[in-house]
Amino acid sequence: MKVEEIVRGVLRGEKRAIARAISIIEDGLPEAKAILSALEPHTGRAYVIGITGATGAGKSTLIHKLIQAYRRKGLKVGVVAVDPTSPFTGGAFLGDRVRMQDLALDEGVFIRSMATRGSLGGISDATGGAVKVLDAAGFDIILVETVGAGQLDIAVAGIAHTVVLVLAPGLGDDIQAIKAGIMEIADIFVVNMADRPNADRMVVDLMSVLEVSPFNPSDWRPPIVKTVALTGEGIEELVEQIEKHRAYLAKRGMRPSEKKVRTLLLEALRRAVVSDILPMITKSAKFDAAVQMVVKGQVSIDAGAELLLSSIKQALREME
Ligand SMILES: Nc1nc2c(ncn2[C@@H]2O[C@H](COP(=O)(O)OP(=O)(O)O)[C@@H](O)[C@H]2O)c(=O)[nH]1
Ligand SMILES: [Mg+2]
Repeated sequence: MKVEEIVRGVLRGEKRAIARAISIIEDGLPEAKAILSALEPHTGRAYVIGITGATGAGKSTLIHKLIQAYRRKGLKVGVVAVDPTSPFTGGAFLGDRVRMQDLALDEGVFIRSMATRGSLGGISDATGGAVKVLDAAGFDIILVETVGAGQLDIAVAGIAHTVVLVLAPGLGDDIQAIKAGIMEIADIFVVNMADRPNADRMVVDLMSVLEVSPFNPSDWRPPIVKTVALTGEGIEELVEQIEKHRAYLAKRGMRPSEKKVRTLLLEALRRAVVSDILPMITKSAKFDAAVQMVVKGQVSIDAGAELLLSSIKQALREME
């Protein structure tokens, strides 16, 4: 298929063209750029919902129920599931496939799993690209499933209008262990597996954490929704809360909250420091000198790091 043919097919909502376009983007083929820029003018209509949380929290099951709920409203639903394990080895991937097969026959539903590639930038770029394709193809709702591993789950806030963090009791992810940053980007908290013991305990813990977190009265206050994804219990309330968040965003011209942008910027900066700044430091003569001082027992590791840090701070002050 030629680029024009793919673009035309995507705009008509043809599944084969959509799948082809996403593969080209995922594989980073040269045509990807042309396809995305041709589709760009047709994007911006879809509402994008990020569903994140640890493996096994019930994200895919919840998405299955959300698809059905949105289909009942007559909306077309696209799903991009980002799985950090390779599609060939990840058992969850196959499980999701089978469970979602019935939905795949529906013309108003498109489901795509994407394996994550080595680099973080690559993941979010390809995911963002897939979302753009589905948006241009006319899907009203796009659900993006990301696993709460690494910083992937935070990056989803950059492409989703509403981020839903799915928690479940008994997964070992008690509230205290939730990584900083994720709490800041979640617009809605779901405590799934409410049929299990300790779900109420989890809700109470979550409430107390949210209560003490800094809050600006004009900000959105993230609600907590209890669900049993297996039976669909709580799904209507979740859809309602997503609608409420959408209305809140619409009222502020779809601008993301400052809190979210701060978190995303900090995360992008953290990645840039690790990929760009740290290599510069480790290649410097000062780093070698610090290594020698520690080797000779002249300073401790912490003191060596402190020496390097003061040189960096000095260089930054000179920049001002
Ligand atoms: N008891 C119970 N099990 C659930 C619920 N939601 C999902 N599960 C099960 O938990 C397992 C993991 O669900 P899955 O949707 O694949 O989780 P994901 O890894 O977050 O996508 C599956 O066996 C589901 O059937 C729930 O509300 N209650
Ligand atoms: Mg899943």
